[in-house]
Amino acid sequence: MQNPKLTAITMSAKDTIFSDPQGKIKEFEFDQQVVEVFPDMIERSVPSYKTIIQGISEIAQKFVQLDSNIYDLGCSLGAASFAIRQKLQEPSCQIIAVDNSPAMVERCRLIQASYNFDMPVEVLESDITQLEMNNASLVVLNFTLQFLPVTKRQTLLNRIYQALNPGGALVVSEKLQMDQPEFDELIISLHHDFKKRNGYSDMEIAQKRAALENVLIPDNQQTHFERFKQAGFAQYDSWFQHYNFASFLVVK
Ligand code: GEK
Repeated sequence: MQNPKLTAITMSAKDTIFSDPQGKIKEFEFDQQVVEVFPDMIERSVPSYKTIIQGISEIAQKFVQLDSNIYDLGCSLGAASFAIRQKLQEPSCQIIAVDNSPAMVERCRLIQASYNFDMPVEVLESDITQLEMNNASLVVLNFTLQFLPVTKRQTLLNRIYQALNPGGALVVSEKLQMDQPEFDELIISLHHDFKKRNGYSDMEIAQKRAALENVLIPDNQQTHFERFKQAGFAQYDSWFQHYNFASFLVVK
């Protein structure tokens, strides 16, 4: 049976943040207004979001090692961490969910408290570029790397590589830029059609795109693969893609 306290906390208001015309569009921020609508926003904006979360929990079962740490970097409301915790029988593993948005962390802690796990998920407010990590068997970057300044991405991947134990894995999900400009536009239009089917208007889509323009900087697949290689990872490939949203499995 669903826990009523948990259902109340995770019930999302409908995302209408960009539904009225905005004169000057301000940069997108993960603030309280976004927290209130986040589950609805991500579900209606990221194709196959729930499938990716479930896939991450399945990948976790293959890679998690006894007495190790699992890091969920840019955890938002902890969807990946909680999905892993629910599937993972191994109590000796610590799951550490990290975000630098105080509003996200506060709500994530509330959700965590209402789960009653034997082994709670630790929720930290921290900038992931400054985070100390060690003894990791799994690290998750589910649609987070794209929000870091481009110049900080390689350093973070290098540090994740150092923190992972041999045989450990990193999951990186990202919005991708396609190599050929015309093809990129085609895939973007398929994504916009997906958002329209999910109830967003053309104006909402355009205003959100403008708000994200300098905040979410997508890379192409080759750039991701070159970074994984430079960090030292032995194996990497995509395990999932829906339009321009892909998820990579990267193994040490
Ligand atoms: C999910 N992974 O539901 N340090 C810590 N957190 C950061 C940083 C940083 N430097 N930069 C951005 N974030 C989640 C979804 S959302 C993706 C991730 C989206 C955080 C930011 O506060 C936000 O919560 C998250 O990364 C990105 O599986 O909304 O498209």
